[in-house]
Amino acid sequence: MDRVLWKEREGALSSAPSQWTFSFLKPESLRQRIAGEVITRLERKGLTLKQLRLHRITPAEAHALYEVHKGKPFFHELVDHVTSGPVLLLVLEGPNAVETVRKVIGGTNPLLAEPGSIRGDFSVSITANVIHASDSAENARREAAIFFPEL
Ligand code: 3AN
Repeated sequence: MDRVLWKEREGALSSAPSQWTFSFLKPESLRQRIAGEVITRLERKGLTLKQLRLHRITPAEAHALYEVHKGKPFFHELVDHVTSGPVLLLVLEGPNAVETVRKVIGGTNPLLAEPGSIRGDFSVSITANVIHASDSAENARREAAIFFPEL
């Protein structure tokens, strides 16, 4: 990256309030071997890895994580997917982390997600849409506590 742009970027990053958020790479990302590329995109946007763990989500954890979706038609398919193989749990810290990560990953439906976003570029499945990220600081705390009770 150009040195002037780099300095400008670092200045902008240091003036935004720092925050942390919870995220995980869904099993499809590990099957497709795109975990490194997804993490690189998050790091390039100014997010720092605070926690990183390979994990097999249990059905009980999946139910707790997606409790707001219980009863919806896609609930069981979603639980089946996230428990179908290893995931990569992440806690990310950076300027406006919750909003920044949501922006980098793109909309829920990969077919509608912006080109250039992670979901827009790497997925066509709404269930196996590469990555989950908390949608508020409060949900980040609730969701991270399921997997990182020590936080
Ligand atoms: P996001 O992950 O973009 O925050 P949420 O929290 O509304 O989306 O939904 C959680 C997950 O549930 C999504 N990542 C997606 O895999 C799945 N999902 C959401 N809406 C649908 C839908 N209409 N059909 C199938 N799966 C869905």
